[in-house]
Amino acid sequence: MRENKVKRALRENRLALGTYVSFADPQIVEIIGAAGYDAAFIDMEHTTFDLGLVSEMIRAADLAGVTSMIRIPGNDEHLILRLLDAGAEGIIIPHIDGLEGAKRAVDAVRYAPLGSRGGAGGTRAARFGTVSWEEHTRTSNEQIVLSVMTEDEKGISQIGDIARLPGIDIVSIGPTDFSEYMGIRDPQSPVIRARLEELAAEVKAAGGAKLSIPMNHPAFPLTAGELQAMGVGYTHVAPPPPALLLRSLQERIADIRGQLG
Ligand code: 3PY
Ligand code: MG
Repeated sequence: MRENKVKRALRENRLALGTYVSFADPQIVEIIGAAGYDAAFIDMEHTTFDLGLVSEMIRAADLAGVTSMIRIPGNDEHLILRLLDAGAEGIIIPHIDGLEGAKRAVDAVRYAPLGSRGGAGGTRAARFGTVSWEEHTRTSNEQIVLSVMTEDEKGISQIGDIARLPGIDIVSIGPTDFSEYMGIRDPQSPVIRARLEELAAEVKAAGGAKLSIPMNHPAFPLTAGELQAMGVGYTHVAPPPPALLLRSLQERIADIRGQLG
């Protein structure tokens, strides 16, 4: 597998920048790559994206030199395997079911000895059999990014243990679900902020996986500087393309109507 931009940034203690694909069109992935992001966030949890579309997005990510980070709807080893065999470079699992769920995720994503990902030598990920099985398994284990989302009680209460688990690169906090779990919907809440700081410190102390929190998310908007100060290693930059497009169209029409008087 080629070098993974997100993995490299994590290793070099830089903040890797991804952003939302949102629209059901592989061209958005290419645009994200052309814009200079490290990763395209392809979400199968909160969209109707199907496997065929996502496999084309993975191809587009390869073409554009951007890491494909795919959030699956749940911790499903069969879906994980199909996405990895199609060449996905990153897997994000929402609502991880504590340390047990994280272990199952590692098992699905990593080849032996770290896990037990199922083998097939002729897949797109294995370059249709043109690379040796040894090279494919080794580079896959080295390059694929695994992120698990701790966004409710089971994940949050075990975040340190999850971050220490070999094979996990990122523990991610979803602002909306985390706020619901905390029972606080105020984006400026000092309670939320304080809890986040505690969790960031816990992940840092674990010394394993890096933390991920989105940038500028409406549920608790954090800047690049704030994320960096918390030791965040990977982020999804908001607003997503639909919001950017809407804002741009609104400004344009307002400007034209203003000119027309
Ligand atoms: C959340 O806000 O809960 C998320 O999962 C963000 O992607
Ligand atoms: Mg969520």
